[in-house]
Amino acid sequence: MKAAPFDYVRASSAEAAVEALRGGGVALAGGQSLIPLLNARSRRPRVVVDVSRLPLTRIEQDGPALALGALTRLRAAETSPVVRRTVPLLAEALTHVGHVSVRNRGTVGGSVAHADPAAELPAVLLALDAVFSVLGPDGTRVVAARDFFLGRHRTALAAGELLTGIRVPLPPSTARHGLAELSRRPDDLAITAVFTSVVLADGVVADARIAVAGAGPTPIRAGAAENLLRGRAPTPDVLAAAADAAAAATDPVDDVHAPAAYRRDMAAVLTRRALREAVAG
Ligand SMILES: Cc1cc2nc3c(=O)[nH]c(=O)nc-3n(C[C@H](O)[C@H](O)[C@@H](O)COP(=O)(O)OP(=O)(O)OC[C@H]3O[C@@H](n4cnc5c(N)ncnc54)[C@H](O)[C@@H]3O)c2cc1C
Repeated sequence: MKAAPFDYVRASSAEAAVEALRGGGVALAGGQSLIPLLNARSRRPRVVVDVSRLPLTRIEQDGPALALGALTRLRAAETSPVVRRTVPLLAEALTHVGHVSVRNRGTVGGSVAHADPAAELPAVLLALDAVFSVLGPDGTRVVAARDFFLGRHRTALAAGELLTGIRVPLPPSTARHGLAELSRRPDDLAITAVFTSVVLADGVVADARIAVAGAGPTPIRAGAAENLLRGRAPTPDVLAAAADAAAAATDPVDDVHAPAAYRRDMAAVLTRRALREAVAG
């Protein structure tokens, strides 16, 4: 099947893209999710606005945050020395997104805007309290990751808005991370995946971040599990209790890839593994 007819516009600036998106246009970045959807005719936009050549590709430490332009290729972020040094959890998580050819084309903004609940990047950014810059007809606004993911492929982006940048607060240098992902093949979307960042001080957990992908309509931040860890020594019993609390926060459904109960069980197993990896340093 081929895409339904659409007009094609190549945007010369972010502002021109916003103008072109008014009235039913969709942004085309790396095309790794949009092109299959167009070809399957699941999406039939009137206008496709090609934003892929906009210079929104910065990868920089900007004060206490890592700043990524929305059009940064996934592979560029994954291999960036700046990302590896400042937010190693992000760099490692990106190695799990599809295969290299997908990451060579796909962009960080495209992955965030696509908002697949099983995707790695939205979950990591939720765990790390990232914020997103969004350009619309009335200017720029900033949306926190916790307010951005509203449902399966549904975000706080209004029609006609363009995601332009991502800021990730730098974890403290003492933070250690762990991730655990279950997928059928290494390059597949996760059935379930868990991303953790833990700070230990004097043998107890000073801070913990946990986010789960593939176990609800959006990535899920496991706040109760984080609270349970804070101030306690990371003994096997404490990690197991946190893992159970993370699984309890999930809201999976049965689908062709896995039953809901399996995903919930895996959320506990993977949280335990990811936390063990993080606290082992
Ligand atoms: C074989 C294969 C394997 C994959 N495996 C994985 C995987 O393991 N994990 C994973 O997370 N993903 C996976 N994906 C999906 C894909 O990699 C991501 O969704 C991502 O690359 C999309 O980014 P893109 O730049 O290609 O976005 P596009 O496909 O161009 O766009 C995706 C959506 O986001 C919107 N959009 C894009 N950029 C912006 C912007 N700046 N502002 C507003 N809206 C925007 C588009 O309008 C569209 O709705 C896989 C894809 C393929 C083809």
